Amino acid sequence: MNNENHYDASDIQVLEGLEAVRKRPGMYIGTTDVKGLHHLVWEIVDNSIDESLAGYCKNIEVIINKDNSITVKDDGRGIPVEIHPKTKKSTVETVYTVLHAGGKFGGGGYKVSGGLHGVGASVVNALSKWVEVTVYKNGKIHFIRFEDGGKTKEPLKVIGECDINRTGTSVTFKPDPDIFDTDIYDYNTLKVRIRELAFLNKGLKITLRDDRDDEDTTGETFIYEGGISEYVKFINQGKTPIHEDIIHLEGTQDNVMFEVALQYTTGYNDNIYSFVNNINTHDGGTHEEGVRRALTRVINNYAKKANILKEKDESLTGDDVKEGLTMIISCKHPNPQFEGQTKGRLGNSEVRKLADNVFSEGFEKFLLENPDEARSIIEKAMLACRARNAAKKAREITRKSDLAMSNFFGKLSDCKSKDPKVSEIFIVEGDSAGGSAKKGRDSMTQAILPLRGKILNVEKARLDRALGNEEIRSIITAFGTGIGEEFNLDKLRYDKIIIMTDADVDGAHIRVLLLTLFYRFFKPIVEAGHVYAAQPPLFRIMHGKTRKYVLTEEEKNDYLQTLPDNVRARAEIARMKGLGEMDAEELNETTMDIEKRVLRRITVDDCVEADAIFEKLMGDEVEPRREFIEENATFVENLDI
Ligand code: 1YM
Repeated sequence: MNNENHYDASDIQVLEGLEAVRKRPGMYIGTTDVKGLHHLVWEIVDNSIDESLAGYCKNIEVIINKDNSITVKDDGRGIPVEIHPKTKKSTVETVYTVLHAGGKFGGGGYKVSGGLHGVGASVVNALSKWVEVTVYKNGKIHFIRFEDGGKTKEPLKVIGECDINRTGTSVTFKPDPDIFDTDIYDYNTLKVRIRELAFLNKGLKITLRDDRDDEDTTGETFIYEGGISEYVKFINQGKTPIHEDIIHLEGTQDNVMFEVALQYTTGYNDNIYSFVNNINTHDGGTHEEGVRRALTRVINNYAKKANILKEKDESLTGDDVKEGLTMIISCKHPNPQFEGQTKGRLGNSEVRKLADNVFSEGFEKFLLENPDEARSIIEKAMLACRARNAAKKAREITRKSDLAMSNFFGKLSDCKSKDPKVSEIFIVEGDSAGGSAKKGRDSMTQAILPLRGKILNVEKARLDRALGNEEIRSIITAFGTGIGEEFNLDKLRYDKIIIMTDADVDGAHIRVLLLTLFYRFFKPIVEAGHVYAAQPPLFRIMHGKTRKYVLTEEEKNDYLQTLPDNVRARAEIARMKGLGEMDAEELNETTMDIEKRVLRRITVDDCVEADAIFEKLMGDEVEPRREFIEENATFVENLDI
């Protein structure tokens, strides 16, 4: 609103702009669920990160306030406060009320962090109940408040003085509960991304504090002088590296900054993550292609020259040389082109060459200067190559024996429906539980696969060995997708894969083994949300003719509270020891019936995090694993997956 307190044409334009955001929030922040709620934080933090990339800001603070509002502070230059020539309002107000403001007003340095190219601030404002912006600049404290989806409460005013050297911006916003499904921030979600941003922007200090419960007020601070090298080190915690030093290479051309950090470990899996302007490019792109191409070429050339790879040996493939590799690729680009359906792929073709050049030069130098490490890396890739060929043979044998189907068909009780959309498979531990499940199922849509022997721990095995394990072979055959090079998600024969194990330590162990198998060899199935954990009840409460099953101790107590005293006194409470104890009817009623059961979907939200946990659970060190499993008999919740 202008000073005479009535609307003019530009005010109306502003209100229409912000109203458009409120009408279609999805267009601006993707969703209005918990993800969208967190997106608001990243829009504001991105402005601070931009300021840091421009070289003016060293510290960022993020605070979750008691009322689930969020405060973001930085020590950058402070958003400009002078009257903007076009809008005749302060630049702060303009940035927070005019859609697409940032890019146009910024001038000079380019924005390289993620976000919506400067539209972020006004989008957050449009979707908030209220927003307060404080700018420290020129020895003065400037303040402005917006309410109800971005309406200026009062123009920017000076509310006090500060040290002449103090500069920065502080923004507090309260998401509008009319827009979002939930208004509760998740500390861990914020922490994981803030830590990642700190890794990706070396030397930048970011603090996260949760003021919702009074106890801890210092929060956690993330600052990594080593940048992405420290990210690699973080991921490789608990793994055994093949070479001690993390390789860190970087180069810049035409304002495009490219860097990569890597370290090989003795493990069989790779952890390769790439970013452009701090955004995860989960479908790779030209920066990743350049590195992969260079990696394969340099290793083969060196291996042949050093006569480790002999004339008769076949060349190593991209898959062979990435075994055990942990690698972070980060590119900062003034004009990134994101491609693909989810815009998760970098398209700029000039980056391929830059990545290839920087990587091949630096990595070749490393190999030449460290011949012992070079040999270890190459010998490992050669073993991977051999295992790949062995797996190919093993798969052919599996296919042939599948045709015979002798032992497999004795095992799987398939459902009658051949429609993957309605079919589900229960993977059950032990024959006795398998028997009850078989009797209790709806045979039209529910298949049962009982596991008899132990599943191999695939964290410690390559694909060729995994294929030697009978239980794993049954699972592959049942899924229908194939595995390794020939995996095809479209061939999955079931919509839901339900792990049904006891609620005890052994059950938890089998569940972890299965999840590890899925995570390592069937990741797309997990990512597509097909994997679930069944939740068998922990207690049965009987009184009169009523039978009530509950999942937790807490639910049991809550339920007992609802009963009249005399009924409660006579109620029979049984702790359910295992699936095998339930008869078919009971198992159906409590755990399998589509109408009554409670399933927990297993997702891989954050592969880095999940991998670290899998590592702890399934890695070489026995003690942390034992402890973890014992502490987490109902581990699915604690795994955060
Ligand atoms: C807690 C959120 O927004 N910091 C911030 C934003 C800006 C600047 C500094 C800034 C940028 C420029 C010049 C420039 C913004 N300025 C604008 C605009 N933190 C937070 N810190 N001076 C200060 O880009 O040239 C948009 S964001 F457009 F006004 F310049």
